[in-house]
Amino acid sequence: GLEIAPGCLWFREALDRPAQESLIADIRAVIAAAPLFTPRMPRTGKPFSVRMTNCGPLGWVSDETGYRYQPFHPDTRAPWPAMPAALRALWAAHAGDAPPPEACLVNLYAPDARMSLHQDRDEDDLTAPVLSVSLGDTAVFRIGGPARSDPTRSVRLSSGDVLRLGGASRLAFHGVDRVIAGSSTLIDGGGRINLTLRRVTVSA
Ligand code: MD3
Ligand code: FE
Repeated sequence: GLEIAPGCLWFREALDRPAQESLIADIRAVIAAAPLFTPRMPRTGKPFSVRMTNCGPLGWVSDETGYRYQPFHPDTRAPWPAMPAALRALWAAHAGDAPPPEACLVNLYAPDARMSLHQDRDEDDLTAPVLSVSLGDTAVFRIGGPARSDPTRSVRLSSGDVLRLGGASRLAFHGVDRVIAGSSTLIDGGGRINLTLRRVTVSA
């Protein structure tokens, strides 16, 4: 992988087209069991432009009361569907000796969706890496450092790319400036799906 920020490794085309198609089928099944929801900002309730769901024992949710991980869907209250075997295998291949992933957040970007610069710090275990898998349309992704004012660098994440966020990059500010419509044929109707695999709790 190419190190694009300290501790952030970029594996371009880590997944070939058949592997991407197979993952999309897995994610369709996850969405059928756990419908996409629209997260809202704490306090203000302003909706995100990205829709989300999760698989695995825990899922990330956000509403007026705050950000958190919980074991059930915020609307249906059903437990999250199991993590597909292909995602557990991806973690085993890229996450080193970290304990197994507990959450896979599925982010669906319509052509006009964005994600503003933020840090991920809702996990109790901040030592394990985060793995990100990009599927569908290319994203203009931005990553900086652990302070909001740190300089940022922009990279285009294409379908099949995997990012490993470990070390100093685990607390780096990052976001998605935009999605490039029409840049991939993987997803019918266009759009982008990003999967983030995470350890949430501290293992014994
Ligand atoms: C850097 N997702 O879900 S993936 C998120 O493309 C999130 O949907 C973006 O930021 C997306 O929180 C970016 C790359 C990524 C994921 C997790 C990170 C970068 C990260 C965690 C820490 C630092
Ligand atoms: Fe993030």
